[in-house]
Amino acid sequence: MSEKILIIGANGQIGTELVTTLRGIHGAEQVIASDINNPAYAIRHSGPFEFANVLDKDNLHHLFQKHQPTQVYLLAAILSATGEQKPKLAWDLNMNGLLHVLDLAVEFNVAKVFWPSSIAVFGPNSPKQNTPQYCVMDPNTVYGFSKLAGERWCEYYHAKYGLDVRSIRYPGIISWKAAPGGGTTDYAIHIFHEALKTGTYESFLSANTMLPMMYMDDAIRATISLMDAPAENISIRSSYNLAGISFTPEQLAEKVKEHMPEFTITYADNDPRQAIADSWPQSIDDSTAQRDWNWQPEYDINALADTMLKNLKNTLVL
Ligand code: AKB
Repeated sequence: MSEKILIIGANGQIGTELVTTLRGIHGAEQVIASDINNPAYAIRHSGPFEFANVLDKDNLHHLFQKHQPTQVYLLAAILSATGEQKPKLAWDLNMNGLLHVLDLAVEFNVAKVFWPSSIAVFGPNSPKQNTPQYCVMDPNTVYGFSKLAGERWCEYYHAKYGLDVRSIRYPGIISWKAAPGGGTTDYAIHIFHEALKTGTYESFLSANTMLPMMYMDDAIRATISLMDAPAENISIRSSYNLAGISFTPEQLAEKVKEHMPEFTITYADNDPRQAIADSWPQSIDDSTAQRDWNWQPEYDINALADTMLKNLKNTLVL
């Protein structure tokens, strides 16, 4: 059966790359990109696009009716740092957007739904090292507890309505094609842009703040592997822990210096994102993803830094 895939929130950092990859696999016409904003160039010119506001259920209903998707990826979200500035909007969008899509997926018999969760579901009392799949979870950001509540809803829709919903707790995702927006891990992208533009960077996180991260290609491969796995292999219907690489701003700066010896880094005091980072894990135990769908990351910190610098050098207007 040929798939019809609807991607909601297609203009974002992950959406942009997922649309391109899925169009490559299934054919451009089979992948409908949608977003509340005007489409990015790469999306507009490579296949169908629809405007969609996840908070407008009638608008979404129309989209589901028109395209009868077999798979839906819901990527529209407000991330951790922006969520602290707009807490009610973050809750509304992250929660009601998900509930609208879950309801419509049941109504229209969508075969599979993907929804991203995050390492932000963990909190100050979760174990920091090798954070397990199941442990104390006391997130203290609106983004974090909206994702944790969303995970509960996903598991509930699977148990109650048999909806085949799948999810990953993404670490910080590093990429060069589309800009990230409003995250706590975004320093690890800004550093490359600023290194190339100005030769220096002020990190909003302190030198020793270790966080779980992943290069975009690994994140896209993980997402598609999870979506392609046989349903009987999927033992987690809340969201899978997923690990790539853990590093600090200082360690990443050292990697930049290996390519650009004159690069310098400084560290801001009192940025509100520091408290968010301090409440999150430093490394993740993803043994269940390894067991259930053979997950293995490919990018280490060297490959990540090489790829970021090489590609940004060719695309940034300096
Ligand atoms: C953020 O920093 O908010 C995101 C995330 C880890 O979910 N990148």
